[in-house]
Amino acid sequence: MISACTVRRETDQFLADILTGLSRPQKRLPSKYFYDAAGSRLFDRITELPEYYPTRTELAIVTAHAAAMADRCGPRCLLIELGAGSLVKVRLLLDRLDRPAGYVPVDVSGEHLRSAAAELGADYPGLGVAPVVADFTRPFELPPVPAARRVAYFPGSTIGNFDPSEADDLLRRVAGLVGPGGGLLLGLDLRKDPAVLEPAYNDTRGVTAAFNRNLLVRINRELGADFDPTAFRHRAFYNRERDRIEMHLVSAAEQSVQVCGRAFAFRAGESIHTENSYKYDLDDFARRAAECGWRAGASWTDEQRYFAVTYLTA
Ligand code: AVJ
Repeated sequence: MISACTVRRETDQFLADILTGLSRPQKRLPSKYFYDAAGSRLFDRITELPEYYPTRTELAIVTAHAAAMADRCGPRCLLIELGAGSLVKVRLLLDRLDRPAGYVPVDVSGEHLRSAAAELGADYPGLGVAPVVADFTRPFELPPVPAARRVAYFPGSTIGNFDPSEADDLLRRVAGLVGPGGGLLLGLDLRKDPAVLEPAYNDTRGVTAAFNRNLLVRINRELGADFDPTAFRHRAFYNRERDRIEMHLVSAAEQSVQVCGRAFAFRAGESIHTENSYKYDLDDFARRAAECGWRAGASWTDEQRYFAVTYLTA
């Protein structure tokens, strides 16, 4: 029998990341692996939870200010969406853009991306839709579409999942990708009372807990590991020193888990750190972005200042 550990290239990277993460003193699993088919469905359910304010707040901001955002993008822009998940928000923009040169959704999940892109293309017959299957955290090539300007669209505060130094690297790389005069339209979850933040990651229905545990289910299925997902408790809290929500999976008991022939020991109460979700101050962010090649343009927020969408120029 061919072991589940030695099959494909994508699996190799996944396996290497999981083994490295579980070997650290504070065990870690990269949050980008949450989004298999089941994880993406669970995330979609999270966005509809009453406690999870970011998605609906950002949607309201884009709905209210789509014309102003499109105006910043300018005529004949090529819109490049990083991590193209929900194609809802981008439609609001596409509806307002002046003769867009094209739309390039970038995502690792090839199958999902191609079907979503085909659907979108059918709704926007004149628009050139050119999906790129790539991990946008690594260098990738853009299709050679002539455009007056390239604008990256990075909604959802996904940037919040990157540690500050990784986020800076990404900002620098995106500045290079769009080139001088290019733009970045970015969603940022803002700092706020932990009494609002913490329930958003500890919903009463347990959807976020299922989303967190699904990472173990995925590792079992794709890497032949033997995690007992029910033996790990979901934990999410706001870390005030670091301005971030942290998600963990806490081992309920002392146990040992096998991943591809390697054993990992857990003490009772020991956690695997599965996600950071940084929360931003707009002025702090603008200062950091300036060091990464971006000038602040305009920002739009909701009345409660829970979330912001900001336009930057390279
Ligand atoms: C997709 C990164 C915006 O950090 O809020 C939701 C992911 N994790 N609930 C976030 C997530 C737990 C989400 N982002």
